[in-house]
Amino acid sequence: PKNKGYNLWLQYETVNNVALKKHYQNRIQGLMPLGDSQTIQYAYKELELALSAMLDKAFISVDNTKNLNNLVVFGSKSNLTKEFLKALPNEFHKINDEGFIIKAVSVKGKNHILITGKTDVGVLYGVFRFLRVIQMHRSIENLSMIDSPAIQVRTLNHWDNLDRTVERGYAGSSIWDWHRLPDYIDSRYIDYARANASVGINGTVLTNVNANALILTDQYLEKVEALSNVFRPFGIKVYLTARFSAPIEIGGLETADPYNEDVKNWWANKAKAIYERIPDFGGFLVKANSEGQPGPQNYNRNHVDGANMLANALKPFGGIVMWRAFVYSEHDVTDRAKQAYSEFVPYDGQFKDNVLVQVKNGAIDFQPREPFHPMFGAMPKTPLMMEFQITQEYLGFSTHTVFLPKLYEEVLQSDTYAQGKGSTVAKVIDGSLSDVKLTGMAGVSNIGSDINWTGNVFLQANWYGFGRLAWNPNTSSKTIADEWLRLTFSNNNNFVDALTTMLIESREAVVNYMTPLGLHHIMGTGHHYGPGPWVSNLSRPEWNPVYYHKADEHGIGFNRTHSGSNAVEQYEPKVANMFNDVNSCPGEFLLWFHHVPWDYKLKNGETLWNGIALKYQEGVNQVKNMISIWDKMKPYVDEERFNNVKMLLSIQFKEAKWWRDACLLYFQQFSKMPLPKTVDKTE
Ligand code: GCW
Repeated sequence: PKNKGYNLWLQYETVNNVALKKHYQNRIQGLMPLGDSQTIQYAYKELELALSAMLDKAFISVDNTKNLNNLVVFGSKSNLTKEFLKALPNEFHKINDEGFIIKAVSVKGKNHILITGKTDVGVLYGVFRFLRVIQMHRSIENLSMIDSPAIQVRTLNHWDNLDRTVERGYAGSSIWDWHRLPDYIDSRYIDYARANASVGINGTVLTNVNANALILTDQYLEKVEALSNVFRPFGIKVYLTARFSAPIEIGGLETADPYNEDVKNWWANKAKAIYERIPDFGGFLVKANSEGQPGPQNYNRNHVDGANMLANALKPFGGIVMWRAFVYSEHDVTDRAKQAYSEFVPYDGQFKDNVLVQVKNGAIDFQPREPFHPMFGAMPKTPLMMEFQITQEYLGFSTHTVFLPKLYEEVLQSDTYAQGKGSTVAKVIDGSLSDVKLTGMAGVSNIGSDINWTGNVFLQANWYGFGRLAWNPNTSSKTIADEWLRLTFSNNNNFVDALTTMLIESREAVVNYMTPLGLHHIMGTGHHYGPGPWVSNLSRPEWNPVYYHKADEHGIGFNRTHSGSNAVEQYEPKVANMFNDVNSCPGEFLLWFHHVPWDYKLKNGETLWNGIALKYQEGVNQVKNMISIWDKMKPYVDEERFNNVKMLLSIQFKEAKWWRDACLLYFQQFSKMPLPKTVDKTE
């Protein structure tokens, strides 16, 4: 399709610089695929599509080098001829099974570009990386790139229901057309796989964690099988969510107790049936005993009992269990932030080796800003998998432009101090900190049936950036913004520089106009869009915003210090002490950890009340600034995408003011203090 929104970061625009185009044309005379797997065929198709569009030239495919010069030769190690192997004396041991090598080589006196790896999927990743070099208008002289993913399981989590509604989805309906599967293969499935492979995403959990057991029946497994056949050549494994009570609901058993022999057998047989259809099935993602979902605790068993029972069923086939740590119960509500840690950390070391515990980035729930989850670093004997949210619940849905790689980076670079200074969350996740064998990162997808996939074209960057960070969790958000802008829109430096700044700032803007200084969870309840700090009437205390901000005439904020809920204690002493002391607690987490009087003096000399008000205003100003930057970008962007962003930014501006006015008006009844002059409620 020609729609630019649809084409994501795979635009393959013609190179307009004549000299540069000549350089590419000279260095690329033909394509030589090695091997004939479907993966290599797709790699070939991608090269042909991209190069002919970018270089304005048709490409010949050759099956040997003959006397030709300047071929792009691509295939896995086992398909390389001796000469090509000889050209890489020292490279293969530097990559893992999914890694790639891109190298300018000279063979029989001729120059070629070799793209290889240990597997065909590694080659495909290399092909996408090679194309990115050209998309970014970089030289392909003397290429030498070697790279491998640092994390093994790199998945999207679709919260997609079987009726095609999407929980927390803001970009249309589910792209999985269950009704017409397995026989109808929408070409969108292939483009979805291309996009994921291009950033190294290698797994997809097709279904909502609030699971429907029907997905595990033959009727649906046939459809899942069809999707897995589409995704396999792109290196993407399919996973499903497993509803813990499925043995009752679709298996006719009376219990789902993980200690019950019939239950164990039921899951073992179910696993076998799945693997007969899908030999490389990835495994199960499970939300248990959380927000009403069934789980082992219904039978007085614990998370280890539940996870290990499923792990045993999958083990013979090489599957894994991703067991979520997003749990909070109605029984202990003094501080919801403490619950996951206390339910999981005591079991460190007891999970089977094919279990990953999947932990959200923060202890509450995908807020605009949260301190890193205290479980990271606290379970050295258990593989912990990161769960980020790409879709924007609590973040203005797909209406507000927020560049999330900035948030991801902040979390990944946080120091847990678990093994002393430098024990970043990234090192927990990539397994290097305590030498765990299995590693993973999940992103809750923001993809739907909207023509541009994510509703707001800017939010494609969050999908892209998630993939890049899952490949290498130490990638900087600035690099990601720069790349994504060049691939998606334009290589013009004026454009790229201005918009990189805008994207990076967009994260702080949303924090400022929604939840500055450590405020959190004050969105309207249920939908989580728009302000709702006044809500206090929901049946469970921890569903009410007032539970989180605790504003009263004395001040505002959640006391999680030693004198309060003592949640700080779940962090390493170094971190705990920093958060515990109001003087050393970073300003952005002040009200996360402290209940502070309205006239408390902030580090910048302002009273707390003024400080809050000024932050809300700053957020509004930042959105205004985003609008003025975008308006200047008209010459670089096609009309459709330009207008998409422009209209959404103006809604965001209106709503940033709504947030500011609603929150300040509400909190002012407690502070009883006037607004600083620069808070401009007239604009
Ligand atoms: O953030 C909350 C959402 C729920 C979601 C839950 C979870 C899928 O409001 O919609 O359920 O988190 O992550 O399980």
